[in-house]
Amino acid sequence: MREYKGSEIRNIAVVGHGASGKTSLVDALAFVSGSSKRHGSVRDGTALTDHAAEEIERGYSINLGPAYAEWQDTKINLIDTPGYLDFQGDAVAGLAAADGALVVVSATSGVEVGTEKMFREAVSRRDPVLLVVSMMDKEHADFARIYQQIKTRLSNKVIPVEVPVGQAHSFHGVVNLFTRKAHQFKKGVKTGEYDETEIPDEAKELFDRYYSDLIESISATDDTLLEHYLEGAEISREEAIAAMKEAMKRMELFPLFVVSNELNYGMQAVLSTIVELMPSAFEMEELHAFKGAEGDATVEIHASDTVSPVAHVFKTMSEPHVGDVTFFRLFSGVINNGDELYNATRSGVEKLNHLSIAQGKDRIEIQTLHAGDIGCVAKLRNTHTNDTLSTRQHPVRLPLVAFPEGAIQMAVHAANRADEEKLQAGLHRLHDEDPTFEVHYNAETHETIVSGLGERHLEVGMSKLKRKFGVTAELSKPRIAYRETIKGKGEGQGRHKKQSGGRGQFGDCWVRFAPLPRGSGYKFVDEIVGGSIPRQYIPAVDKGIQEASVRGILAGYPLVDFQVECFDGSYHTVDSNEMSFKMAGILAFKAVAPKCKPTLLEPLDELEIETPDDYMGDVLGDLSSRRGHILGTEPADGGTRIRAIVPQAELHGYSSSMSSMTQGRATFKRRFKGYEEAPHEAQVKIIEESAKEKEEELATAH
Ligand SMILES: Nc1nc2c(ncn2[C@@H]2O[C@H](COP(=O)(O)OP(=O)(O)OP(=O)(O)O)[C@@H](O)[C@H]2O)c(=O)[nH]1
Ligand SMILES: [Mg+2]
Repeated sequence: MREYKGSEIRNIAVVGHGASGKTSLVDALAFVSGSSKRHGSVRDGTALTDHAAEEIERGYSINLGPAYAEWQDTKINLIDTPGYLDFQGDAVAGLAAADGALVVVSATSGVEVGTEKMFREAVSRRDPVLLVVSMMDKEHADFARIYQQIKTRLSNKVIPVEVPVGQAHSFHGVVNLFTRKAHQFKKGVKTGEYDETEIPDEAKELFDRYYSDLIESISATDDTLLEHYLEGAEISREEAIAAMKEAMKRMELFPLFVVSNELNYGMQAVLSTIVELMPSAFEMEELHAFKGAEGDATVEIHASDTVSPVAHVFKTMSEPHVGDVTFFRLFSGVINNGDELYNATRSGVEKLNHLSIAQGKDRIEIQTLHAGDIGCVAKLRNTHTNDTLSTRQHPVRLPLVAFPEGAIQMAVHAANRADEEKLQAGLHRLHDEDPTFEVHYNAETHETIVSGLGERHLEVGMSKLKRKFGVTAELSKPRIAYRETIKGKGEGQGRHKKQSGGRGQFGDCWVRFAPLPRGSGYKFVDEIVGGSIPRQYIPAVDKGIQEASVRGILAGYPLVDFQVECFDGSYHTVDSNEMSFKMAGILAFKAVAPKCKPTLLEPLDELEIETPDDYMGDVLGDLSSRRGHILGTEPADGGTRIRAIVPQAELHGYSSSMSSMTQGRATFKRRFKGYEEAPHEAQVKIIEESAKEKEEELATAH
């Protein structure tokens, strides 16, 4: 492969709803360009960018997939991204590495939640967007209906540059509104070849309808063109293209194309359009100009070959027998095979062996990579997604890509106890690959918790664990970290005395318990006067109480938010020691705490939900059935934002029920809020469950 410089490179993320045809489009583009030798298919498990075992098995994309198409002396880097929201992390990473987006819309399913989400995401990043209506050959494909949907649900600035000739089974060509010519595809030719003809009669009506729209929309974005247009002058193709390109950079126009990925119809036009209308990696500097940090200083990043290299790692993938593969976008500078780079995020040196570019699962070694290009290397030592590679002389760190936060949590354990260590290592590797897959240990409930963007996300995680790390792991509903506290005051004694032959044990203390405000934890007050307990033994009383409080009194949960005053006691000159006073503390806790109106606290989360107004009633009703307390509502982007406090115990499965309730249109964030007393009925249930668990434990122990 020849070397490409920034101005000859286009970096394009292919995004959209699940099953809209993204992977098939990337495969077809790479194939028609001649850069990929075979026309693969998602159905057969041979698509260029769906090569992981989990993807082939399920028939949808899970990881972003880099590929490329060389076309008209330009290298188009195509990043296929997953459409399911569970894997949105990779879609966000794909956009971060690209300068523009192809938003794919199926000609049968039309605009869906994922289409809206990704379109808005691309626009908010100020990426020029090209819309591609796929599946024009499929039964029920309906161009007019889908275009209407796109205009109302995405933007009325979307404007067709191509219209189809025929649709569904009769789809056999496209008319380009700029050239006023038709491409009539040859039946049975696999590479999407066509005859160029005049506009056929059957497409004349569509052409007339959209041609004036196109010219009018383009003219409206440019004062000089508008003047020409109003004067009735002809606008040349070159003028129109140039104006359109500028308008796309300002998010004022989004051209639309029609294709069939299955038949390779329309691919050449999409390739040529990407070259012509999408900004090059070099031009993108104007729009995506961003800054990095070098120590405390801020530095500008330029898509230039003559400055020192700065690359952002947007994805790492580990495969058995291959090791880690690191994908990065080189934002500035040139790198060569064998170079050493500095990972400023982790302060480590990395050697770039086998510098390559990826075509699906194949990697093609190259000698040099220029500013603006996307590359990959294998077997870096300690470099992960979102790290920056630069040089020791200029250790730059780029801004972090903001990945979506986890929406669901599950407890995970190895099916086989002996695999526990392997499980932990595997989970952390999965997180390194995918920052939206998170792992933490809950010390209160003694469980490892994984969180992710949806049930499918965690379930795929378990499949990866099995295939890549040989661990069978099981997911379960996480235990809730309840706590206990007291509402009343009380006092009493803890006296430990043991006489067993030789030296005995003796410790004795008097304590007062009192509740503290929520969130205060535990406080020990030494009120001993006159040496009734010698100084050196007082901390032992404190220790004993703390130890006992970990297991609470009602249901075995830690007792919190209380104060203990130790105000009296006695000792024995020979038999007293630290151990005895600790025992006295434990006994004092057991004697006094139950008398102080103990009660159960439950953890609460604060939810911030954004929902279209149509679903407001359902969302609010559901919250109240989950014992939710609404803090307030306010208008938000395209709907309403609801803030509510909901007990964690009621939130299991919330993500799935929310998405079925709102057709996936609502989103939410949850954040731990604090503890509050659980209502009586809930307490009874929790105490019963804990007693049952204890019984079961005893039964299995015997
Ligand atoms: N007839 C027809 N089928 C298509 C076309 N494009 C894709 N398909 C089929 O539609 C299904 C989904 O296509 P994919 O390419 O996997 O869609 P995707 O957008 O990558 O889906 P996710 O990876 O889940 O986001 C597959 O069975 C494809 O074979 C097309 O242009 N025409
Ligand atoms: Mg896909």
